[in-house]
Amino acid sequence: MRTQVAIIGGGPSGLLLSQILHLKGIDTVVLEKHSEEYVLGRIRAGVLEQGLVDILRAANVGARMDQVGQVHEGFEISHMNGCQRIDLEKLTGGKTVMVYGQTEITKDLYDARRKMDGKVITNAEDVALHDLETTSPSVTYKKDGVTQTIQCDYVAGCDGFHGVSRKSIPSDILREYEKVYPFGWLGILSETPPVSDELIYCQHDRGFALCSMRNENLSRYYVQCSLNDKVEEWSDERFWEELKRRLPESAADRIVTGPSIEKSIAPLRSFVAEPLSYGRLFLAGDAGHIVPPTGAKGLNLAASDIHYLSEALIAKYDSGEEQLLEQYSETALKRIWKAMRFSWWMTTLLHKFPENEGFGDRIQQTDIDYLFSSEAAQVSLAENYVGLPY
Ligand code: RFL
Ligand code: PHB
Repeated sequence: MRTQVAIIGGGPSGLLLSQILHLKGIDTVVLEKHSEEYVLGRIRAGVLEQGLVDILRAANVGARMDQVGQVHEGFEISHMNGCQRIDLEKLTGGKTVMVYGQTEITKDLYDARRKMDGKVITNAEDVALHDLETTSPSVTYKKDGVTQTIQCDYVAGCDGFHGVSRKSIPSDILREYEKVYPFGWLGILSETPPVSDELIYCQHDRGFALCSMRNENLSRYYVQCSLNDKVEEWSDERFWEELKRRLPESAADRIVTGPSIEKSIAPLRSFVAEPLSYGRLFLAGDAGHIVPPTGAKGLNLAASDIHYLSEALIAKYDSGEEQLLEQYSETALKRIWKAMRFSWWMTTLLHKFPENEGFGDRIQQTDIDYLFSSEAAQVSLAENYVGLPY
């Protein structure tokens, strides 16, 4: 088989790239290790920056988002002694975010790919990348026990943190920066009305908590947990009790609880690989970087990578111009590091760090006091939360 761009990974990054390139007449094949049902079963991001919203609309996959997504003009931060609304719209001169789940985006992308007869090969095993440093790379995979080869011009590594693409870059070229946090997030999804119209991020002595949502009858809640915790140890009852203890009193009083329909623990990590390209391979999304979810930046960063990479590939196929491809890694990394900083900062501001007794705790409280009392600090938070320009 031959294609122009072989895309490894059928998550949001890979599908979005395939959709954008297809609309410009560029041929792609997406190779996904798992089934579509498996990919759609993962509950992940929920907050979209305007940049991602615009990309989805331009890629003809924004219709359902525009129908059922919720525009949020602000969110709340609570801590032991009070609550502060961050008025995104006012602080950024009119910018907002959209609450629409990653699961829904991925479903819209799979549907769009099917409608356009896009080639998405699921359950592709043993994917391997070859001859990346030449002008005729290839990708092999096994499907139904038979090994297949795809010849291509370029390979897009969109296969997430555990994928094979990043590992195909020689270790003497790849540099990795990593910070692992000493806690995780336990998240649940429940078919209950959200406790508030807006997200509430809670800093608390017992640990961080977050109230989020997917729609008017689907809530997403998280509590900071220990890395040693097992999901089985957290009954629904224990989860709701712990959540209520960390919420502002008014929210704890009115929260509607119910059975969880999904429950999982995610470790928190900051990670960047440099460079994001090697020969004819380009990494995008979680394959190249991971942020802790506190700033809601993971999926949004994947989208800005795909924006830069698709523009670069389109320029190459339209006019032979290779400069944008050569600059892809540098261009994408500039934005990635800013989101790394913001996600690290918001994580540090709002979580209970086991080693933070004393000085660290006081600095954290002072950082929150400063944020609550300074419009300049709120403007900085808001401008990062709605998303820095591409
Ligand atoms: P994905 O979504 O991981 O998709 C990668 C796809 O590649 C496939 N794959 C392979 N395919 C072929 N061959 C191989 N060898 C392969 N290895 C892997 C995988 O099956 C998968 O389908 O990466 P992508 O597309 O870059 O999208 C990035 C986003 O998914 C990610 O940034 C966010 O979801 C991060 N994230 C969150 N971000 C937020 O903004 N808010 C959140 O609340 C939030 N929660 C999360 C998250 C990430 C999590 N991970 C990675 C475990 C919660 C979790 C649990
Ligand atoms: C979510 O709804 O899953 C969500 C929202 C905001 C975050 C992280 C996760 O910062």
